[in-house]
Amino acid sequence: MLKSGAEILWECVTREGVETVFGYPGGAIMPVYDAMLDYPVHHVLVRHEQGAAHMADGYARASGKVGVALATSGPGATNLVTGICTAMMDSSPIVCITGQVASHLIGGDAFQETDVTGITLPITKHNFLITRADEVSQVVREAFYIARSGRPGPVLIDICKNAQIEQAEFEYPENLHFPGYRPPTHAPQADMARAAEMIAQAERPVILAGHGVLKSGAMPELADYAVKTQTPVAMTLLGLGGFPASHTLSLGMMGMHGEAFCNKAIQEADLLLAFGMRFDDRVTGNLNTYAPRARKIHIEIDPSEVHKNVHVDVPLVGDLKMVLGDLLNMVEPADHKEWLDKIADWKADTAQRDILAWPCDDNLYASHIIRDLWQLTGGDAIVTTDVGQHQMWAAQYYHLEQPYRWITSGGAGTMGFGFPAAIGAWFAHPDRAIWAIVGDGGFQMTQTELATAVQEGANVKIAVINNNYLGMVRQWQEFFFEKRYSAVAIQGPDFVRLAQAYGIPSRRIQKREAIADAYDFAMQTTGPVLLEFEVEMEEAVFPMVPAGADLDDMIRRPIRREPESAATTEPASPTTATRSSVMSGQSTQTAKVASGSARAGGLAA
Ligand SMILES: Cc1ncc(C[n+]2csc(CCOP(=O)(O)OP(=O)(O)O)c2C)c(N)n1
Repeated sequence: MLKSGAEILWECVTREGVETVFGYPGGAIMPVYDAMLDYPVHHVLVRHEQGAAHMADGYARASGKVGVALATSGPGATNLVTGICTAMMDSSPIVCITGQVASHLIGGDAFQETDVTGITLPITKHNFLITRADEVSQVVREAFYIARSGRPGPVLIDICKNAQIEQAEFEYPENLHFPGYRPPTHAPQADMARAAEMIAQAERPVILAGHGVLKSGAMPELADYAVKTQTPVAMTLLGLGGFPASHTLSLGMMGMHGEAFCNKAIQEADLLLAFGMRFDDRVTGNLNTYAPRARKIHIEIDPSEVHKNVHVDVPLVGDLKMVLGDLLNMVEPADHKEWLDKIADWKADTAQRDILAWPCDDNLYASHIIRDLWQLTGGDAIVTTDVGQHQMWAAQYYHLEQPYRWITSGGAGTMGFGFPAAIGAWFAHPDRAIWAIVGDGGFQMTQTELATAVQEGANVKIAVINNNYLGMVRQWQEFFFEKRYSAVAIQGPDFVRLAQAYGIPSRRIQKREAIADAYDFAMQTTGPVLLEFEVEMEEAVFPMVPAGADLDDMIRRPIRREPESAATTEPASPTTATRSSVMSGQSTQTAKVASGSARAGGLAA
């Protein structure tokens, strides 16, 4: 049957089960948009293509399916780039379809011509340039397969305008043949036997559970393994939810802002079992001193991750769910009582250092806001975040018992991700509570999608954690640059009135006692709601491993707050921004020279 390339595209996309796509039209992709009208696809018109990529990503992470973003050539395509990079770093399966100028114009600097396959080469799992209509079906089929299989990731299809318009014989390619691409499944038996032997010898094992646990759906195998071998489980930022936070074997989050006792356990371990994680620098700290006494077993689907940052003793290359399932049958039960008791001792002072344990003062802290949200939603909401302090507080205080509820940009650390990702997640789960916890800086990068949320009636709640600072950078300047604040005081709009301008109900919260009522209001209201929390401006995220420091060399929160003397609460001096000075534009370049608890060294945030 003869069909246009654009029709073939939709024939194939809809056969992949796609019902919703996120995009923005333009000249080079008009035939695709025209053909779309004849297919059962809901198109979400974003306000900036970056939003489309993040929505597709949020949809993918919440649903486990492939998210789809559409854009025109040139600037449309380049606006997708940050979103593609974000998906790549976090192994999120999205397919981006971009229009391209007609094939005979390529290389001539035609209007809105950009070499988008060149630009996205290092930030896609694979990309394709289609110049003929008869290539479309095969490419689309392959693109979706590549995106979702093995270690998932973004795939880009750049389709020339003539290939969209011209006709070709349409036959759906039922079978795929990839001689050079075979995602691994089970690990070799000899390696498995070596791993089992090491496990039997270990006295102080720790599991490092990463995003791969959720990606391969290995949560039951992880839980069974941990319980059978009585091995404590530390999680990466993206691994949160892979193992219940309340489990006695849970060590919570590892790394730069992880639990101090968790990092200490890693440093003292004699065996690390890395399950679907990649030893990112934010979880290892100084590699020269990382887990010096531990042998290491690494279960990983992507062979290029093995020995990349950390040399391991036994790599088990395969699908985590399958490999762990196999390993479970090979290991003996253990109790590791002494080791677990030791960790419990290290854990003992954690509660005292927790801000939630401090005497109640009138100040509004993000920790309370997030803790209350966790309690109110029973920990069951889908929570998305931007990047910065609020992201770390959300990771610390929204305790996840279940997988697939935590959507955050880990690898790329993309500000502006949280809100569009929440809209995408809503399309995956319209019946679930969805909260975007965002910073006032990051939100201003993609707040333009408020209009999209309204147009779609997306039941997404937005909590803007407004400290009038680029908080995480401010914290680094406080700790590592002698509190010389450079370009971190940020003026925002009146977020409440901004929301109202879009027709979105909104509230400003300045006191702790108003939190519960505001949440009640948000949850009782259908559709998007914005809550602006005016929080303490100079609060820091604790604990913290300075970049490049040893993993257990953490800056801890003081045990008890002494309002008169605590460095983090010193009153605003004339050179420190206050909320009103920021809002009046007086202190956007201010430098604070008097040092608080500054420590030397450190790199950029
Ligand atoms: C697109 C992008 N630009 C810059 C950064 C560097 N960066 C990391 S955190 C941060 C501050 C974020 O401020 P805000 O959104 O207000 O959140 P807060 O840290 O105050 O919670 C910045 C600028 C980034 N991660 N992403």
